[in-house]
Amino acid sequence: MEKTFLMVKPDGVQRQLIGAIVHRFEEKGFKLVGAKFMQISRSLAEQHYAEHQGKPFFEDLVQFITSGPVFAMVWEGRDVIRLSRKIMGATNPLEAAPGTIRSDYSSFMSRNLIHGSDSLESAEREIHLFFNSSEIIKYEKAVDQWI
Ligand code: IDP
Repeated sequence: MEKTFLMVKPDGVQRQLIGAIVHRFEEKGFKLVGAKFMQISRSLAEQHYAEHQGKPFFEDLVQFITSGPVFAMVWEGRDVIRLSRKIMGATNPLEAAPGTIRSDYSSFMSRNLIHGSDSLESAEREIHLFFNSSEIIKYEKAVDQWI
C-alpha cells in the first residue's frame, strides 16, 4: 500500500493545530503508520529541502523549519500521496481551495502549516530521511475493507 510523509511544521505546532491536521487524514480513512514529535537539525533541514538549495527563500525556509518542534508522520492508503496534497491545498494559501488545510488555517506561503511529499520518489526519500524501518508500524484495521 502507498505511503507518504506528512509533517506539521513549527507554525502548526505553535498554533496547536496538530490535532486538527491529524484529524483530516484520519477522517479521510488513511492509516497512521509512523509518528514522531521532534526537533529538526540544520543538516536534516538542508537534506529535506535540497531541491530548493540556491533559491532566494532557502535560508528562511531552513531557519523556519528548525525554529521549533515539528510533528513528523507516515500515512498509508490508496493514492495517499496525491490525495494528501489535495487535503493540504496549494503551497500558496491564496491559491489553496476552500476546505483545504492551507486555505482554512493559513494565509502566508512561508507559514503554510504542513509538508507533504509530492511524488512517490520524494515520499520514499523523505520517509527514509525521517524514520527507521523499525519506526514504521505494520498493523490491520477492521474498517479498512470499508474504505
Ligand atoms: P510544498 O510544501 O507545497 O510541497 P515546495 O515548493 O516544496 O511546496 O516548497 C517548500 C516550502 O517552501 C513551501 O511549503 C513554502 O513554505 C516554502 N516556499 C515555497 N516557495 C516559496 C516562495 O516562493 N517564497 C517563500 N516560501 C516558499
